[in-house]
Amino acid sequence: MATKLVRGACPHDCPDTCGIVTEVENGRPVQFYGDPDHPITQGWLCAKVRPYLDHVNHPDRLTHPLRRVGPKGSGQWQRLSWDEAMGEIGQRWRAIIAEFGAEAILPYSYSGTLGLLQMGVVNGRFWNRLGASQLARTICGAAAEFAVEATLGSRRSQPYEDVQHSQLVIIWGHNPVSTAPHFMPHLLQARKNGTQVVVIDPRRTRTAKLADWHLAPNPGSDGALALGLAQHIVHNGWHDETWLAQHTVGWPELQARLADYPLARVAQITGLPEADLARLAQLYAQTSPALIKIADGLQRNFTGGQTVRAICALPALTGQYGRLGGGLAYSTSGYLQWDGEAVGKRSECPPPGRRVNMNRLGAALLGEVADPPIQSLFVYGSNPAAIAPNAGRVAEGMRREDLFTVVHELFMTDTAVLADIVLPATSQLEHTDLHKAYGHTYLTYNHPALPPLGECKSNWDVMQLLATEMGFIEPWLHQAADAVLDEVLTTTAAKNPALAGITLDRLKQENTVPLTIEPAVPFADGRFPTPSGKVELYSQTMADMGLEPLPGWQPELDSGGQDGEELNGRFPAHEALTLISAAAHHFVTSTFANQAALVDREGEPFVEIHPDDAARHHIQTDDWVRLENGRGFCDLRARVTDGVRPGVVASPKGRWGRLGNGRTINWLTSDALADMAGQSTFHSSRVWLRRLD
Ligand SMILES: Nc1nc2c(c(=O)[nH]1)N[C@H]1C(S)=C(S)[C@@H](COP(=O)(O)OP(=O)(O)OC[C@H]3O[C@@H](n4cnc5c(=O)[nH]c(N)nc54)[C@H](O)[C@@H]3O)O[C@H]1N2
Ligand SMILES: Nc1nc2c(c(=O)[nH]1)N[C@H]1C(S)=C(S)[C@@H](COP(=O)(O)OP(=O)(O)OC[C@H]3O[C@@H](n4cnc5c(=O)[nH]c(N)nc54)[C@H](O)[C@@H]3O)O[C@H]1N2
Ligand code: SF4
Ligand SMILES: [Mo]
Repeated sequence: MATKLVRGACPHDCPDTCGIVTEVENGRPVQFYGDPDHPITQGWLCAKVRPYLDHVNHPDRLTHPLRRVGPKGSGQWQRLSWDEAMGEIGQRWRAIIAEFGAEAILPYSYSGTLGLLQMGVVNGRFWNRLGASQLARTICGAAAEFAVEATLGSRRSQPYEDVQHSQLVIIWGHNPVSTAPHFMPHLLQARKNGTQVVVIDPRRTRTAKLADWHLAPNPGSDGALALGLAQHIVHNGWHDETWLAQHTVGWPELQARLADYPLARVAQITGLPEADLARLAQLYAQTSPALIKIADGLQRNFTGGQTVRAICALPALTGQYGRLGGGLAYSTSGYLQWDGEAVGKRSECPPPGRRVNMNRLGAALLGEVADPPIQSLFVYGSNPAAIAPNAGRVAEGMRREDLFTVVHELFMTDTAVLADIVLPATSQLEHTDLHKAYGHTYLTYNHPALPPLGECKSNWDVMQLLATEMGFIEPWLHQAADAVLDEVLTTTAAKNPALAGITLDRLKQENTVPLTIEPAVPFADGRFPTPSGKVELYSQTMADMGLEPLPGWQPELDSGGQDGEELNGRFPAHEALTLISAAAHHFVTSTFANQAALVDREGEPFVEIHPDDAARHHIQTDDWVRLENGRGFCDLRARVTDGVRPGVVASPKGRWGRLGNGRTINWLTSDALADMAGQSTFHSSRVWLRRLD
């Protein structure tokens, strides 16, 4: 019997964007594996996506539209046809638009898929045409993106394999064993050849366990740490004056500020011994090439933007930018930005709607966003009830009787269960897309391997149905998938030499195609695409925006309360702990957290507690404990471990409340915004701990 091999791209929020292969026999998938011809994937997939066929064939997949019949959240549904569903959505929306205007409709989406079509184009065209509210997509890495662009001009990063040229790698607030797995073989090979690996993380992560040296600072103290290292480097004359003079602006101003960060003070802020700080500064300054690798977990706190600015200053101080094996590794996203007009057709649409910050969803639904109030929510590619901060407020907002909520999903998530209408979505094996990556520079085309399950439709299919329902006849709302991809690709290629020689036909044939990257080592030509053409240690752009123009550091501010409200005596300040809810090894945020085998491997929802904090509250491993603050509470199994530093508790993100005791860690997390770009502040959350009897 003929076996068909269908190639595609892993769509999940992960820098590796793997090539995937599905073997299909008689229309049924029989094998699934990493593409052996994909240069990054090299034939292997992570623990999360290896059992992908269980995800695609999951018995709980939604297969047809549903309408709520009981009270919100009761889980009582009635089957609908797509025609009926669209008719009902159209009717409700037309009434809302007549009374409140189209801005009363808020689309909410994030990283269920990262595809150009099913995410990028879908986030733009239809909603722009409708004039809906715009979503400020700030939940993940907005501050770091802004800070890196303000300092260096663009997000550029060396190929994973170039780490073999590094003598020192500092992995700072990043856990690639779980979150960028295909970087690891290169790192481990380099380490075998003598590269020193340092990890800076308040937790002893899987990555920290593989390092030569692990430092565990207080959460949110990294900006001070970076400035302290800089101060010590300059104090000892280990910095590169010539490089600074040639390639930076604002060095004198920054140098003056470093006086505020003597090691003694930084030791106090970070909770790290002064001797360790001195040793790290010397190691970094005197080892070359030295690479600092960061991701987004590091900056999900109040001072996250400034933290990244301070870290970006270090490779400038030592002249490491532009060196093979040196510099900063953050993201490759800056090499290719799809043409915005081709993606979103902004110029052919009504004036843009107001922006609503996705981190403030609960508050927005409960009245923070008024004039007009949000009357309808359309969710796709995201699970806000489980993944957005301050989940109690999100749930309260989503339960508003007068809110009309549509959720387009593969599964009955915590969010879908609160909807008025649920629409079934295709999986990556059932639709077309094109993917760029943020950890490497290959493009991968995703051929559909299977027909849509049941009555499932892709995001783009749904946008076309909505356009028809709303009477929008623009051809760019009704193109075939490949026609959209071709248009965006061709328009972008006309401006960006990275796409030289890359056509849709070639992508469909070869599947994975490298971008043309010049120079291969980021900034090796000494040109930084900032306004000054240099590394902007002082940023006039930021000053003009009313932001602090020099890298700095601010102490944490979370009161642990509702909307920053002061707490009563229930939560004494001296007993506050900082909660870190980072990536789970076996899920991608909440994706896969309903897959039995992966849930088994992750174990029961748990919280890691340092022995000193556990002893104070008479807590032992396996006890049930309650984490609480002014926003809410969450009950978890205790794991007593010195893998977190004292004063820190850690519980991974991504659980589904409805598959457990109703609540997730996000009932505790802060929905305040960070110092830059409206960034989320999950890791700034203060919580209180007690044992449950
Ligand atoms: N397995 C898996 N992979 C994933 C994801 C997932 O959920 N699971 N999520 C994907 C997504 S959406 C993203 S954005 C990326 C994120 O990729 P990463 O940033 O690597 O992942 P995180 O676990 O969010 O954060 C990294 C580390 O930051 C640490 N951290 C938190 N606060 C601080 C701090 O103040 N200082 C320091 N030094 N460290 C701190 C945490 O302890 C954590 O170990 O991963 C992607 N890949
Ligand atoms: N406590 C805490 N919370 C966090 C974080 C943290 O560090 N701590 N990290 C935050 C970060 S970095 C991120 S990026 C966000 C991620 O949050 P989300 O972007 O909401 O990511 P997921 O939880 O993976 O949910 C994606 C949903 O999209 C659905 N989906 C997948 N493909 C498709 C499709 O093609 N069409 C449709 N319609 N649906 C699809 C999936 O079934 C899944 O339910 O979470 C944030 N939440
Ligand atoms: S989640 Fe990341 S490592 Fe896993 S298959 Fe997808 S792209 Fe590859
Ligand atoms: Mo993210």
